[in-house]
Amino acid sequence: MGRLVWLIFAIFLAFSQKCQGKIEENDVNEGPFKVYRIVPTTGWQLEEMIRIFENADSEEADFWHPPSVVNQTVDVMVSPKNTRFFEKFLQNGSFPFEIAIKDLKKKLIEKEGDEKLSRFSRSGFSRSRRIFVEKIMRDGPGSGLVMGEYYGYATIVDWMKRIADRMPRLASILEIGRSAEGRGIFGIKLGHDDGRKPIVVIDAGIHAREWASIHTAMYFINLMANGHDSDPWIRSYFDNIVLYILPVLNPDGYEFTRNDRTNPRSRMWRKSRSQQRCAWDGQSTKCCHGVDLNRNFDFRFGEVGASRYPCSEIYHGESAHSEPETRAFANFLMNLGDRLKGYITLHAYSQLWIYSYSHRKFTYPANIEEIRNVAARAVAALGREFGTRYQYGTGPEIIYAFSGGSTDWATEKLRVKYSYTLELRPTYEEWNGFVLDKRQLIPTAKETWAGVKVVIDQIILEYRTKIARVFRQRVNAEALEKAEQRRISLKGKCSDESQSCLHWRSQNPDICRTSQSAMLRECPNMCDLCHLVLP
Ligand code: 0X9
Ligand code: ZN
Repeated sequence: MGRLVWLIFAIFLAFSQKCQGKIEENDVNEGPFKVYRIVPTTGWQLEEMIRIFENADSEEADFWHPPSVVNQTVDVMVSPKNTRFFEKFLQNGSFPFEIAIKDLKKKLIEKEGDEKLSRFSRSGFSRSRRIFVEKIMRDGPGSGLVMGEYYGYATIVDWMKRIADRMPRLASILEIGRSAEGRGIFGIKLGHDDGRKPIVVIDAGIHAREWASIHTAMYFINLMANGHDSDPWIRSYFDNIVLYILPVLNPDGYEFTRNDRTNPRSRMWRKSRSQQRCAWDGQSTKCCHGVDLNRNFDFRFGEVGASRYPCSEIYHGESAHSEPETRAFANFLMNLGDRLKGYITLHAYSQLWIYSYSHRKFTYPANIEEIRNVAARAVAALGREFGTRYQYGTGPEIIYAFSGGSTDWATEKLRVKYSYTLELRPTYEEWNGFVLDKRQLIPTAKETWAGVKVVIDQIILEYRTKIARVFRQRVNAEALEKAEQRRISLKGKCSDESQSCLHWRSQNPDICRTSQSAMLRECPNMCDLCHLVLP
């Protein structure tokens, strides 16, 4: 017996050493992932960068800030195998550049903790915090998840279900479809729906690595769920609008980034995880997973800032709405009809409030003045929270052009008036904005809510103004109708004061209209004004 135990232990030891050896072999031999900051200073350098951006395999060069205009910095994460080649390329082309991050994996470990630590420690929980979080998750209050943390997809969905269960008249869960790997894409509906109120949709996590956007959407849900009884403003939202929040539009991608979160290959994943597509890259046939879902919408599909190469991080997919996530979301929005007045999609990062259109400079939807005005007010309100500065404008005016994005599609195809893409904290200049420090999560969400409130309030105001106008019109129409009926019923029921009525009219056929007050006194019968003189 004792021998058997030893044998099993020896086999286990040999196996685990082998595994460890393999991990370390990869880690050590592979060398570090690096992030380069490059400034294309000439038209030629810019074109070269764009060429690489549109054709690069995201495994090899992953653009965190794509090239757009001359003198604007470009941030690229380059895989270990390619760093030497890439540096050579930069030197040969005389590109000004610096190495912003020398070893990304090391940086991720510093931020996230070591992979080998326990699940809770890895997610940043201390023991006391873990006990506290577990208690909150079990007993409530309110919605039951502590904000300021990152959570897995299953936890997020369970949490939304619990909220919906707790407030059955005010909230319900919805599943708009399934992802490529078969995960349900869930959201929550908040508000009393009378079938007429305006609808606002907020989504996040269409890009897998943009975790702060997911947290921000969760924070909004949390505010709504917990604020219903205590905050009159929130309660007015339940009364005046219907708000849908879908915190993770790309659940496969999100889970992929969470699985091995100190490995740049997974943590920095952007696309969905759809099945591999293969293409010839000029040297060999390469096959890659995933589509950039924010290039897959039916708005000028594939025209600019998107790639037909499946290994590119901005691969647009086979055709517009070819992806199950995009299709589910597009159908969901289409079914909301013209009640859908606001659509906000949360991304990270660069601190931008973007409105349509993205494909070409100076191309705007109708109502651009109102759209821009609301963006300006939203950015100002956001800034008042903690002094965070946002830029606002169309994509090509303030960052870069691209087509196939969700907000442009909603603007053009669904005529959603207030349709915005938000790039949350940190600033463009930050070196690794996708890994936002947890201490920044709540302030980020808080200030974003201040901006989003401006949009919601404007939509409510417009709806109420419209209702008031319709109401006034209805009241006026009813009054007119009544007066008309009275006129008809009293026609010929009074007599004229003067004998000259007919004579006057023969002199001036228009006299009933032009001298109305005199005619009211002298000739009410002839002028069909009995309803005004009779009691
Ligand atoms: O490129 C995107 O899809 C978004 N940026 S992100 O860094 N989150 O990937 C939206 C870009 C903003 N809009 C325009 N450039 N028009
Ligand atoms: Zn994004």
